Amino acid sequence: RGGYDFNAMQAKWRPVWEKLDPFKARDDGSAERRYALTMFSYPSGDLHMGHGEVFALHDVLSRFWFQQGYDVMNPIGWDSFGLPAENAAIKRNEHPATYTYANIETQAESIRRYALSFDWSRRLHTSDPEYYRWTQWLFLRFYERGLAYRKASYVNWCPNDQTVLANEQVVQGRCERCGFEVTKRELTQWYFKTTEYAQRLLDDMDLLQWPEEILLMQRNWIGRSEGAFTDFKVEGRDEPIKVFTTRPDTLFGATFMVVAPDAKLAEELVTPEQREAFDAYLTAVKSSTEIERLSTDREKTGVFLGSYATNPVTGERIPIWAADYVLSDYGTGAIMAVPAQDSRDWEFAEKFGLPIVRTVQPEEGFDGKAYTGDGPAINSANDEISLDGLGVTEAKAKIIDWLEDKGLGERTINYRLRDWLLSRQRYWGAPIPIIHCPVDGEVPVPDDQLPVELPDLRGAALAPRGVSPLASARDWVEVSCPKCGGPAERDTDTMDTFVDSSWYFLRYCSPEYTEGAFDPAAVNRWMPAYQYVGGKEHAVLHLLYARFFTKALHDMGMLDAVEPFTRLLNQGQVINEGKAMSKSLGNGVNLGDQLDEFGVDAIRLTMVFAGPPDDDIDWADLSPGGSLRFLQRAWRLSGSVEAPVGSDPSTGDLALRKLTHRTVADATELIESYRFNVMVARVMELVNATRKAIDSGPGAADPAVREAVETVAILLSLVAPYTAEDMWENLGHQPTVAKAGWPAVDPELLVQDSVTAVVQIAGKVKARLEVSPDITDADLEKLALADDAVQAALDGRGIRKVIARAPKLVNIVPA
Ligand code: ANZ
Repeated sequence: RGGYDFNAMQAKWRPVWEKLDPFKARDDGSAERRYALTMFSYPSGDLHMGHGEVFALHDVLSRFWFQQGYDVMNPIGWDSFGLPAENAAIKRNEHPATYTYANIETQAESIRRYALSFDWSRRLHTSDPEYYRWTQWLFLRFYERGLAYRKASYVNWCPNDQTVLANEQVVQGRCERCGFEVTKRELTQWYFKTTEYAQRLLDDMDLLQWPEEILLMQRNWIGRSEGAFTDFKVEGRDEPIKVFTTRPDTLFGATFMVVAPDAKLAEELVTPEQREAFDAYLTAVKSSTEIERLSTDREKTGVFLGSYATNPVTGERIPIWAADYVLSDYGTGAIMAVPAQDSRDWEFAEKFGLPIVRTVQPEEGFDGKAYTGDGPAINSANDEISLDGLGVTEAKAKIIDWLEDKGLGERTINYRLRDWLLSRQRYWGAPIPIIHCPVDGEVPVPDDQLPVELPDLRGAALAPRGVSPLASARDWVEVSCPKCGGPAERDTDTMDTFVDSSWYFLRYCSPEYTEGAFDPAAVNRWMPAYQYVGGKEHAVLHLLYARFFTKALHDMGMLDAVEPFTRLLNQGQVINEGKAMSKSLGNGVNLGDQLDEFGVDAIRLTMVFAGPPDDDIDWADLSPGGSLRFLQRAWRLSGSVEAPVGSDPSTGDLALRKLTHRTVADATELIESYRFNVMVARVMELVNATRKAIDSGPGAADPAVREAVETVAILLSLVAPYTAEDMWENLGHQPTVAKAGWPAVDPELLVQDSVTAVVQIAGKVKARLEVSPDITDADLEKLALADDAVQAALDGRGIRKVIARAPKLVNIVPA
């Protein structure tokens, strides 16, 4: 055989594996099942370095479980609807499917070359009509239960993509996709009722072994606040204004009210005298972003509405203002302003000359403005109730009881989480399967008419123009009503692509199923997925939506699991020269080029060995050349082994055997706890020791050498499958090493080497004991006194003193 040639190995083994198809889930009950899931990819271009990393890390886990004998399901698919394909299609004047499916094939080829342990038989693409048929079917199941509904409201609008965005897709006031500043528009849109699941999404976090950072982000996103609704009477109006407050204890300090300018309430409260000022203000507000509105360092703006309310505890007449720091879609869209205890209210009061009354005594030495800390209530008493002297917690409890008694308010819990806005005014997505009939209103498309396939539009017809491109396909839009048969129109919006990815992991369990979105029996065999691997950019998008879907489908009786993913690993980013790779910085590294230069195994190894998987990897600091040299060294071992296949290792060199077994035992734990880089380091150690054993130790014919090299091949198969397979062949085995089985550990070989301790009585050696090198003084003393020879030598004499010096010496002074 010649030298190590990664190109030859890649060419040789790929077809062999494709024929063997070793990674197909059996799903036959022959072994414990384990679902290993990695986030599927968007088909925008070929695989990049980030894919290289996430796939390499995920594959260590999946291949590890295969080796351990689990029935692993490790499926692959594409999240293939979405804007990139649509934008490319507009530019190239073609159909989005052309770009999408060409990229999928390119990526599929790269993934096969990258030698990942996927079960290709379960492959799916969310843009296939056979898939989105079921996305639509699920939408209808949500719709039937009132979990999907339509309403008019101000929504996030991306002026560049000309489509609405869910709150989760607005990042620091900008479109998550294109970075354009997001504005607000009033539109009628489809929503999923995620808010109905807010509390369960919080509670069930206890079931998840996820990074604390992600759980915290979800917790904050859901944003539970405990507080109270309180009613304020309005002069000249029957209906009171209800506010949500987390600080009902400060009610005596509420000196004015503020309503969101874009809420209906503002419109109702504005007096004719204030109309002009209000209209001008509203126009200005509509062009600002939510982030701007909430930002604390922005100068406060607002307008007096001309109306007055009454503070229910002080009886004071308080003015009602509209200001954009109050949001229309949180709480009730109206607040009681308590400037003395709330900074935003303070700034507002200061700017507009509104009264400020402290109702919490600030700490000694406090010289700030609003005081948000704890302290005794002051100025908080009337004829009926006094909070004075109470701390915040007690004051809250007391005032809420009182308000509830009087019918003026009630305890409540409020969540920051909003319902998920799911409709999009773009083409390349699943059409919403609803028909609008002038007689029957919203009518669901009957199940047997699914999928509602996309009309054939391409090029300029897809250009964003604010209404969905589907609206222009008139013969597609115009249908007869499924109920009355009269003329009706299809809904022309498509679903957010996050709907597609909220259930793909369920479809994988039974990709051919035709009776529904998934076979409940198959799903119950595999779900929840034991492991999910992917990026943390999905913390409050995909990962929250998938949890919501799972819970809703559970409630519909479609699956047993209440959570989709038990364990979550978020890989870091691959960066270069300390910065994210980008075209403008010119620091991009192309995965394909790296694979050509160093081979698949060396690149995979470099990714895995770079550090803890959740840390960012700086490619500039790494050495794929060094990885390649290590692989060559490991591979050469397989050509040196002289002990025959099946030779009994128990007669082999003990020191090498101990290292081999210790390495396997440690690797098992290291992989399960995601410390893959340490596992690789341990394999390197074993390779070096084996080389030494061959060259200057027991020699190539020792069966312990064979055992060590076979172990190296199996451990390396998780990271460097081509090299490992070639080693396995050199060692005289049939492919594939991927199913060789995880090496069994002999516990006796894990026992630490012992040292000899000497026991002296009155200065004379009476016994020698074999003890562990880490034995304690106390244990050594006990062992010495229990020893037969020592007892015999003492011959009934008492003991004056024992001096133990672990692990080497015990000195007994007899009485
Ligand atoms: C009076 C008060 C006094 C408040 C005080 C705070 C401190 P979280 O914790 O985020 O739930 N608020 C209520 N609805 C609002 C809206 N639509 N837009 C902007 N702010 C709103 O915040 C709840 C608090 O935020 C509520 O409690 C209310 O102000 C304000 F010393 O009421 B508070």
